[in-house]
Amino acid sequence: MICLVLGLFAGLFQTACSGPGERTFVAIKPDGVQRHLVGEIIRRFERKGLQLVGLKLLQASEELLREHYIALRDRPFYSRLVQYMSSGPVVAMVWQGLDVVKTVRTMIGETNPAESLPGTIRGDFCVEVSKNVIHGSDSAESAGQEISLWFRPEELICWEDTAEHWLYA
Ligand code: DAT
Ligand code: MG
Repeated sequence: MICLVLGLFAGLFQTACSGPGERTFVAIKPDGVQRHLVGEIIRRFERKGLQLVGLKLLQASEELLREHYIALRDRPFYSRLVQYMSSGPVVAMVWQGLDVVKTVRTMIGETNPAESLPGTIRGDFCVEVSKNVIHGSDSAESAGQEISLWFRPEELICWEDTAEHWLYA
């Protein structure tokens, strides 16, 4: 009974938990992890003022990755993409903030690193489209789908970000 009541309160708190803005899904790909870029990438999002609400290192299954990239299933590189993404651990994250989907995509750069400006993650750290270090959701809709594919609701932490007062009007 006590557990049920506590669970209900936790559930209420979870749904009431809504900081500013929206959420997006980000993954540091196996090449980013192998090249020790995890700290550098997280540092950029933190300094920007985005709020980290979910984070884990995992070896993603091919099944998960096939689903994650389902929209690209007819592209010739689909199998290679799934192989590469499952070739080592990835760091899966959820970030929150005002216009965070767009902001993160801007900070990541273009799909092709050669077209990514210096100062962006792909512009600074990679050269080939097939090893482009990082994934970020491309819309609020895909962010919602990807977050629920990669994270269980209880893995997303609702916490008061004291910097919020200095970031938002
Ligand atoms: P993005 O990751 O910028 O959202 P996307 O969704 O079009 O790009 O493609 C997903 C990933 O697939 C991309 O990060 C790298 C890979 N990819 C895209 N185009 C490719 C190509 N022409 N050759 C090889 N890999 C490609
Ligand atoms: Mg994409």
